This record gives sequence, C-alpha cells and structure tokens, in this order.
Amino acid sequence: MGIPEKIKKIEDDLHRTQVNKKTEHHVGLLKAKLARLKLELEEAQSRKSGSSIGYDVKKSGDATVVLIGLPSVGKSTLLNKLTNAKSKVAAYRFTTLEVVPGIMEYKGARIQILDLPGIIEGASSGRGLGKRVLSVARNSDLVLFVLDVFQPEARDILVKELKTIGIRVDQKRPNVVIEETGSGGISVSTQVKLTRMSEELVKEMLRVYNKNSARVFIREDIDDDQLVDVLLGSRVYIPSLTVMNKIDLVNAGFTNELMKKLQYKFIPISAEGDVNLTALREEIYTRLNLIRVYMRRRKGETDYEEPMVVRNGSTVLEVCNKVHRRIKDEFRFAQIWGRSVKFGGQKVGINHTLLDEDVITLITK
Ligand SMILES: Nc1nc2c(ncn2[C@@H]2O[C@H](COP(=O)(O)OP(=O)(O)OP(=O)(O)O)[C@@H](O)[C@H]2O)c(=O)[nH]1
Ligand SMILES: [Mg+2]
Repeated sequence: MGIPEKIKKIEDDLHRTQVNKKTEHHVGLLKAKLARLKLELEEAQSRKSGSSIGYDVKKSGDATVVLIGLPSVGKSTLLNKLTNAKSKVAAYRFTTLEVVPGIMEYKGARIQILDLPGIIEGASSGRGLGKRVLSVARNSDLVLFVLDVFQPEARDILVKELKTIGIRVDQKRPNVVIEETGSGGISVSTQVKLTRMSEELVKEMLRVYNKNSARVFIREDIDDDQLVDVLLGSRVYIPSLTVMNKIDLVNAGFTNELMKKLQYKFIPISAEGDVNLTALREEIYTRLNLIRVYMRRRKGETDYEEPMVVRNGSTVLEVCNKVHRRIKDEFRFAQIWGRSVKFGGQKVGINHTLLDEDVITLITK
C-alpha cells in the first residue's frame, strides 16, 4: 500500500470513529500516524518536484503582516491604502497573482505588509494558487484576515487552511519538552493532571515517531492534536487580527448584529471609503507588540527621529544586532535612560530587557 492509500485508510477510520473517552486512545494514535504519513508524502513530493514551495519574498522592515482572505474581498485595495504600494484592484476574482509588498510607516516603525492572491477552500491541498501562497504566511509576525461583510463565515475556512499547512493562529506553543535519551524507554512527567489524554497514549504517540527513549515534560493539560504539533516540530504560532471590509455597503445596524452574532472580534472598515483605517493602523501596531528605542551617541544627541524598533521583551543584544552585525563582539556595556532602569544613564549588560521609549548609548571597545 502506498502512502496516499494509507492516509485514506486512516482518514476513513477517523471519520467512522465517534470520539469519546473509550475511543480517545485509538483516535490519538490514528492522528499521530496520519500526521506522520502526511509529512512523508509532502517530503516525497517536494523531492520529486525539486523546487521549494513558496514565493520569494524579501523580508524588510521591522515586522511583517500578511493579508489573508478570499478573492475579491478588498485585500489589494487595503494594501494600497495602508502603504505606498500600487497593487492591482479589480472586480473579478484572482486579480492578484503575485505577492505584492508595501511598507506602512507608523510611530517610527516600518511595517511590511504583503498582499497575497485570494485563498479558497482547499488551497492548502493545492486548490487555486494554494500552498505557495499560504506558505508566505509562515514567516510573518501577524496574520490580517480580510473578510467581506457579506461573507463573515470565511474566517473559519481561512483558519482551517492555515492550520493544514502548520500555522496555528492565536494559539500558544504547547508547553511540552521532549528530551531524547539514548536508552531507558519513555518517561512522562506532568505538572498538571492530563484530562484529555492518558500517559500511555503519550508514550505510544512518541513511538509512532520512533522516539523510543525520551523524557517528556508536560506542563499543561494538552490534547492529542497539540502533542502531534510538538512531535512534528514544524508548527508556527502567529497572532491574528480580523477586519470586516466593505461596511460602506451596509448600515450600522447590520454591523452591530454581526458583532453580536460572531464568535470573533473584528474591526469594521471600508478600504475603499477610508473608514476606520486609522484605528486599524493603531491595532496592527499594538498587536505586533513592538517597542521603540532611541539611540544616543556617546556624549551626544538622542536621535528621536528614527527609533530602533524591536519586539517587546527584546534585550540590548537585539538592538546591537539591528545596528550592526559585528557590534556585539565589541560591546562593553550600554547606558540607558528610561523606564527599564532605576536612574538615567545606568550601566547595563547585553541581556538587559528594554522598555518602550528607552534611550540607549552603546559603549564599545
Ligand atoms: N464597496 C466597496 N468595495 C470595495 C471595498 N474595497 C474593495 N472594494 C472593491 O472590491 C473589488 C475587489 O477588490 P480588490 O482589492 O481587488 O480585492 P482582492 O481581495 O485583492 O482580490 P483578489 O486579488 O482577486 O484576491 C474591487 O472592485 C474593489 O473596488 C470597500 O471597502 N467597499
Ligand atoms: Mg488582490
């Protein structure tokens, strides 16, 4: 039996099986096997075609946002409004066939926004422009779902398509560590009680991935899908934001009803009519969780014009890396003025965590 037939067999079995406490073990194992087979199939396919999937998109700016939506929802119109880009806009589906980048400048940050071709259901398994498009999202810092006010249900489809290619939206990486050991079998230590899978299932799922000797540390009440994600190791976890476009076509009552009815939060906008785009810019910036750090030359002026923009939680090291690749080798200490220190001009090491609007002087050898 070839890999596709094996996949089909397991999928059929999964469809037939009702999920409950009694079948939990069986289902978990099937999922582990299925994910492994799909990975093998993918590897075989990419070996055969010899090409790497995905468009070549040069990352630039301080962070990258991708626009994900069905065809004709207004992604390109939105890109053109938020950035300096000129992506083609038209009233037919699949107007955009390439990845079109633009830069949005906001609060001193340069945020790259990528306009992608429209996604349709089944894209992740090759429909439409499919996988190549979706894979661009893997390297982004934020997914911006663009919906049409008359198709709010599209969000579920988009989330599902991203999930299929290994992108988890608005989820945290499961708090599980697997340390492979040369011998000694599998030991599982849990910090919380597992309510959705047994330790025995954890062990058997590891064996599906040929991890026969390992120490597993589980620090949250994970389910089988999360363990599969950890075992595959190639999942990315990206936050998202949702906009409901074309609200110029409906009245306020319609939008309010949607807000009450839908499970997710969204920002109502009209890309064409310029409605709420300022609020959207601010939300994008906030969601990216960036901070600004101002450079002060030694005994000199502070450059408030062009801040260094880094992720919240960054240390002096990240700033060094942004200034120049080699500067960390010559680094002696930094002086900081701002909220991350007790007094102005305090000396700190390379691992000091910075806060928004800190002023920094790098002292090198
Ligand atoms: N009424 C209204 N129409 C809009 C709005 N934004 C975009 N449109 C129209 O919707 C159509 C599709 O817009 P595009 O920006 O090309 O949509 P897209 O999502 O990039 O489409 P694809 O590239 O084909 O996936 C065009 O006719 C736009 O003029 C809006 O806010 N309101
Ligand atoms: Mg487009």
